[in-house]
Amino acid sequence: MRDKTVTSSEELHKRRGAAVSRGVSSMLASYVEHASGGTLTDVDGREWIDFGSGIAVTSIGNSAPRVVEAVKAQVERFTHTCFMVAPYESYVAVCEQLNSLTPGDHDKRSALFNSGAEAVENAVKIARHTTGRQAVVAFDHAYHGRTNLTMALTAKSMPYKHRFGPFAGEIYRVPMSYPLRDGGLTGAAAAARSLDLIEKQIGAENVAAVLIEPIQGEGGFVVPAPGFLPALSAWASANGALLIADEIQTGFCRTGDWFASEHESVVPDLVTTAKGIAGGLPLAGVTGRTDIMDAIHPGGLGGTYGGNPIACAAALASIETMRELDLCSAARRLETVMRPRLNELATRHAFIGDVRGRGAMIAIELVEPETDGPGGPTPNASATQAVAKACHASGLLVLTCGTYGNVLRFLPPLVMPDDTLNRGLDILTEALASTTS
Ligand code: PLZ
Repeated sequence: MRDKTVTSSEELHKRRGAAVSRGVSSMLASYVEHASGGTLTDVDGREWIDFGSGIAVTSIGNSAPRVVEAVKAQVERFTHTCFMVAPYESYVAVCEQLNSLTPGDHDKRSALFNSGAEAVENAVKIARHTTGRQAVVAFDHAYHGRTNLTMALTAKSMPYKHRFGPFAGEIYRVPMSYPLRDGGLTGAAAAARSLDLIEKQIGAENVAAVLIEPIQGEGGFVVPAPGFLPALSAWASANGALLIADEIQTGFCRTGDWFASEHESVVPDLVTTAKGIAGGLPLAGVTGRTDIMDAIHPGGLGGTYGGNPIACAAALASIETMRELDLCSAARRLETVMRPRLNELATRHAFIGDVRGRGAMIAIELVEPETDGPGGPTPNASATQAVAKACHASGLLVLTCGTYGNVLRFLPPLVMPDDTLNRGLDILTEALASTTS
C-alpha cells in the first residue's frame, strides 16, 4: 500500500520547500499516507483523529467504500468527454438529486462546476443576467472563495485578499447577525440594520442578489439570530432581488438537515453546493428556480471539467450513502455528544466565550476573559493557536477559523464512531487545560 519512494514527512517537507509555492500553506507538516472514516495516518505511521474532514468535505468518510467502487467503475468506462461535447447520464442524475434535495418543492434546474468558488461565481452571473441588475450584497465575515469575484465577496483581507486586488465591482458589504458581537440583536433587528444600509446605500432596485452562508464557515461558524435569514429572504422576494444561499460548507447533512436553510424554512432562489457533495472529488453545483436557471442562453454556462463523470459518480454514491446511513440524523447525534461536553468545558474555562453551531458543525470562540464590551469580548487568537497546536501534537486534527482567528471549529466526518469522537474530545479537554489564556 505504501509508496516505497516515500521516506518521511521530514523528507517530504524538504522536497515541498523546493517545489511548492510558499503561497500554498498547510496546517500540518505531516504527509498523509491513508485516511478512513475518522482518522488520518501519516507516512511516519502517526495517527490523527480527524475533526476537519478536509474542511467539511469527507462527511461520509475518506475512501468511503461506495465512492471507491463507483469511481473505479466509472474510470474503467470513461474518464472524460466534457458534458458540453458528449453528455452522459450521471451529470443529469446529480442535477436530479440536487433539484429534489435542495430546499423548496418548486421546479428547479441545476448546473455543475468544479469548485465552490466557481459555483458562487456562476450563481452571481445567473442572478445578474436574470434580474438585469448588478449589485450583489455580501456580509461581514463572509467567505465565498479565492477567485477574483469571490475574493471581492469574501470579507477577510489576510490571507485571502492581501495585495491581490483590484477586486470585482458592484459588491457591497453589510453587517451580519453575530449574536456574540452585536449586543445580542434579535434576528429581525439585525436584518433591519442590514436592509436599511442596502436601501440607503445601494438602492433596492439595483440589487441582483443577497448572498449569504446560512451559517458562516471560514468567518467563524457564525450562526445568525433566528429570524435574520427569513427577514432577508422576505425582503429579497419583495424587492425583485434573488436570495443566494451559499451552502458549500453547510450542505449535505452537515448541520443535521440536507441544507442549513431548512432550519428556518428559508427557500433560497439559488443554492450553491460543493465540498460534501462528492466524498472528496471536486464537484460543485448551482441549483435554482427553473425560470431563473433557464433564463440563461444556451452555452452561457459551462466549463471543460464541470460535472466530470468521475466526480458525478462519486456524488451519486455519496448521496446514496447519506440516505442509507441517514447522515442527517448522524450529524444531530454527533451534536448531542459534542455540545454537552463543550458546554461543560466552557463552564471550566473563562476564555471559552461561546459554544455554537448546528449538527456536526460546532465551534468554540476563544476570548480574553471579562472583556465584554459593545463589540463583544476581546478575541483571543493566541490561545486559539496554542490549543490547536496542542491538539495537533496529541493526535487531534482541529481547524481554526474566524475573522479574528479565534475560533476552533469541529467538523468530524458524520460517520465517526462515538468512541473516536469522545477520544478526540478528551484530547481537546487536555489541550484546553494545558493552555493559559
Ligand atoms: N463558500 C461557504 O466554505 C470553501 C476554503 C479554504 P472552494 N471553504 C474552504 C481556503 O482557505 O481556501 C468555501 C466555503 C463557502 C465557498 C467556498 C469556496 O469553495 O471549493 O474552496 O472554491
